[in-house]
Amino acid sequence: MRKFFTLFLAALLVLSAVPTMAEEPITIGVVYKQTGNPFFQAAVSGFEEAAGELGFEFIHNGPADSSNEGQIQIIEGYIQQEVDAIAISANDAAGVVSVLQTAMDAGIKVVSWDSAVNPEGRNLNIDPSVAENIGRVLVEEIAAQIGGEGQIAILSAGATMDNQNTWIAYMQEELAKEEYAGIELVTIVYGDDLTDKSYQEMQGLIDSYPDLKGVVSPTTVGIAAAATCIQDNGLTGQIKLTGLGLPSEMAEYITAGVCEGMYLWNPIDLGYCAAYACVALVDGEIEGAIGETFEAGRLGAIEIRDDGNGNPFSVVGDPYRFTAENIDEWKDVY
Ligand code: RAM
Repeated sequence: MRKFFTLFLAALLVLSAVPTMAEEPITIGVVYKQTGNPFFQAAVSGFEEAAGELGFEFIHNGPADSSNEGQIQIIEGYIQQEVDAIAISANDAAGVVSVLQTAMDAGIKVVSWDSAVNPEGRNLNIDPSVAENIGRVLVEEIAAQIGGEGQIAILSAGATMDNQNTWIAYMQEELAKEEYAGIELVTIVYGDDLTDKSYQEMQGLIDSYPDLKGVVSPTTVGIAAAATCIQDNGLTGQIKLTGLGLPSEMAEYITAGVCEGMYLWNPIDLGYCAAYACVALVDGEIEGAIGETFEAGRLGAIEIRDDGNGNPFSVVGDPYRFTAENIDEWKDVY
């Protein structure tokens, strides 16, 4: 009887061990535009938060030089490591399609977030905010700052980055309206989301356009570099500045009056939401089809919508305006 009992216990132990062995945690490979950008560090903390709630593992990396080639190499590494999902903010919307198709053929789910991959290279795209709104508020902001008249320029990130390109297209649409007839967009320059290059491009604008009244930089790297450059040139208040900035990087320039107002959404929430989307896809809760919904923890249910061209995408939140009045509340958050 005792022997039987021991055998019974042993069998129970083996049986209870089986599901634990079968349940390997999901692994997500996160790719961002570049290392050293606090925007992506904040997004990674969103992945961390979601990992604590869902129990997945993740690795994260980006090229130091914001290159497409660098991202391809990282993705190839993730395919070899047999990750379950890849979550990417792309430097080149078309440039990573082929390698991501290889990933999807190997059964890996692909979510683009922040900066989209072309539809044929991903299962789902997560936008931080409605792109059209971003374009509109940035034009409204610069128009108000320069008093509705004069030359403006755009200091963007990389020329192949889908998020900035989409926002700029909407800005141009907005600028074409009658109410902005007094504003001339003189040029768009690209700092590639590298601080030094962005600073040089801003210096180039100052040197080439002596009548420049304002700059819109829809990138956290660009706006911070532009602010430093404007201040270094002693042009605070003469060249107005707005765009998308991180409160932690821009607080001193907002307080100093270099930038009277700028926008951003919560990058932590963006990473958090992308993580939940990856897990929902890997678990088979969603396929990434229009009309589906996934639960994203403290953000609640997120809908998968039509981007207007029949491609599925989701939106996380609204752009928030930062000024001297509220920047102190946010500068230690992200
Ligand atoms: C930079 C990156 C990122 C963008 C933000 C606003 O950090 O270009 O992709 O979303 O700015």
